[in-house]
Amino acid sequence: MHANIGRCGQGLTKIPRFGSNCLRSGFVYWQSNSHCFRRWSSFQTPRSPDTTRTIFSGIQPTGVPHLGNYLGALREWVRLQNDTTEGTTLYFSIVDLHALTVPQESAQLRRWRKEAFATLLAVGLDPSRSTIFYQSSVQAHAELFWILCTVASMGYLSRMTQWKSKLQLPDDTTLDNSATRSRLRLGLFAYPVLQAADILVHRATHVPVGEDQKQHLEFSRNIANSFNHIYGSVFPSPEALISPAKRVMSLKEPTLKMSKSHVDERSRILLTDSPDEIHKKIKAALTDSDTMITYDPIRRPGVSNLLELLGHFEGKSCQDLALEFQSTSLRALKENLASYISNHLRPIRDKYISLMDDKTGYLDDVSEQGARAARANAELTMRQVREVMGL
Ligand code: AQP
Repeated sequence: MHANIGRCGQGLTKIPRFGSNCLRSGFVYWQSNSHCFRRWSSFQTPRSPDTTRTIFSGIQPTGVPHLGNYLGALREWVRLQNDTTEGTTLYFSIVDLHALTVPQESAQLRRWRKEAFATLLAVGLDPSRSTIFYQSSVQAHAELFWILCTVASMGYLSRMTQWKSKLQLPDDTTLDNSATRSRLRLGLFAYPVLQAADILVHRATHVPVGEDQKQHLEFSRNIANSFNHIYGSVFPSPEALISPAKRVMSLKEPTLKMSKSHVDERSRILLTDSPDEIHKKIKAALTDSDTMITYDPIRRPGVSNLLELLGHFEGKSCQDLALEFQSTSLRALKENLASYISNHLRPIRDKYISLMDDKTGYLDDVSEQGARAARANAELTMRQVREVMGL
């Protein structure tokens, strides 16, 4: 099923409820810029055409985005935006409430929010085509989070891996241990419920993410189904769009994913790094003692990660690249990769710098415009949710 937002008369947007069949009656919602109208319809809203899609995704402002965020998510967001057809709406959010699930220093969080916003524009998101907003500016995300908490299963949440990895606990950790329970904060444990609320409040049908988020997407589908089962069909079942760059690995510990919060800054390439910094980080990337270039992610994760990175820029397979570089050296591979990355990131970095230096309030204006549009869309969902729940 798909979000069904169709133009229906000048300045009005029709938002029918999701129905599993075509024969039920229900409220039909109509939205103008300032009002939302409702009427009872005895006709079931038709199933939306397959071309109608609502895309939602988010990024945490926990540091300047890195190459993993870019290849695993941001580059796909831009591609989806630029390839978008009529009937597709796009929402991209700086999910600042999620960032609070680990301790944050307020001045730093303020700076990271702005940096993340500037990065989204710098990589090519266009506010005239995509709605870009801070999650905390749209209170409906928090309201729906609470409502979904009333249907979320503790058992399911306890099996999720994110709270364990953030607390550096093994994946088989359970809540039986009292030391674990006392370290675990409710917000971190409930992170997937807030993520489900982010997606469902915009009635998203497709969610472009890196592979690390697949488990959370499954949870969102599960919670949407549970809610629909109890209260009737309100939410579509969101589908993950996993980027071809499933998991970009750390340059220093290539068995771990590249991450904003890894202690070693040389483990990641920031989208704002200078060519000099990029060359230094790639040069220092951990490989093994074998000087031959072969692609073997299990036994040779370091060199394989470099080949994968080059493959994402050159559009070639890792096996082909390994053959191409077989008669050269690791140094040549690293230099080639560093040049590709710095050439690709140069315009992004330039735009980022000019956005961060801007004194006209442009970023604030864009974020306010995005928040207004996101609030209006989320409110339509919340009216249906409150209605079916008797609130
Ligand atoms: N290494 C990665 N490879 C591919 N995709 C990645 N993503 C993150 N790291 C990689 C994707 O980037 C999007 C935004 O992620 P996020 O910032 O919301 O959360 P995260 O996955 O927790 O990212 P980090 O960098 O690891 O942040 P910290 O260190 O703060 O936890 C998501 O779609 C994610 O899949």
